[in-house]
Amino acid sequence: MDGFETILYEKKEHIAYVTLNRPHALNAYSVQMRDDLYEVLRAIKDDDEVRAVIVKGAGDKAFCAGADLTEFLTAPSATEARQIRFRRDIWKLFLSIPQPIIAAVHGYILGSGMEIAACCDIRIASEDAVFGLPEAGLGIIPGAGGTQTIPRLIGVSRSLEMLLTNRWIPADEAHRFGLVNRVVPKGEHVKIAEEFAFRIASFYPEAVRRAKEAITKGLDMSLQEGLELEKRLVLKRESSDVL
Ligand code: CO8
Repeated sequence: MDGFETILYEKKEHIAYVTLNRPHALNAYSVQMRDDLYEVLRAIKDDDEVRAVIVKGAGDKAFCAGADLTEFLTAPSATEARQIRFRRDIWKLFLSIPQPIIAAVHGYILGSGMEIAACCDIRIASEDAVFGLPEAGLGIIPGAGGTQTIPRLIGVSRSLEMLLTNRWIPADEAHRFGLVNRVVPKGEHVKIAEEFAFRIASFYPEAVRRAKEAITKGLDMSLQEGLELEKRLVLKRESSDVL
């Protein structure tokens, strides 16, 4: 699967690699990137050979410097923009991927870039990583799920501080906030993400998927509902053993 304008896609030994590939524009998230990402994520979702996914950015300077500002307000009409967003709900798709997704991030991780990272399950940051949410300063709010996913990772007041003051935080602070799982020496983020991915891929794939489902879906439920979900997922395992 190849031929995308803004994304590189590669599959090796049960690991899918998705590279945001517009280094000349710091991998800014464009309409074309949304379309390419949508196709890639749909393919990954249906591909049982893929056991873990790594999302990374091309070039030295950025994972993703946010939405492509040159496209801002260029949709033919607000209605059309809304319809396209509805047809291609990329963030819902991102969060519905059953396989674990690891974001390997470096350099600038801003706006939509931070939101893409927040849609992933594990984040490995190079020590040069800088995270920020410039939206409010641009007169908008995050629209890629960030108002919901980011507080779930770092809490309400830290999210509000980042969004309302547009203070950018370095990798070590992101680690203290719980935004990233690991900070690694500059340039080693993809290598360490691969170590995580290979370990995950060595485990029983169905167990991995169910563990992800139990934790990610359960968090949006009451404790009681979450325990019911866990029970259903345990029983699913037992019944597939019997069959
Ligand atoms: N969109 C388009 N192009 C970009 C973007 C971007 N977000 N960020 C950087 N670029 C381009 C620059 O224009 C420049 O291009 P060129 O070489 O052709 O002039 C190239 O990337 C390199 O960038 P800089 O020369 O600016 O690099 P610096 O190291 O000097 O600065 C910064 C790096 C600080 C990251 C700076 O580029 C910057 O501030 N970028 C903008 C960050 C930003 O505000 N992003 C938007 C966040 S908001 C968001 O994502 C939510 C959605 C917004 C809705 C928009 C709907 C489409």
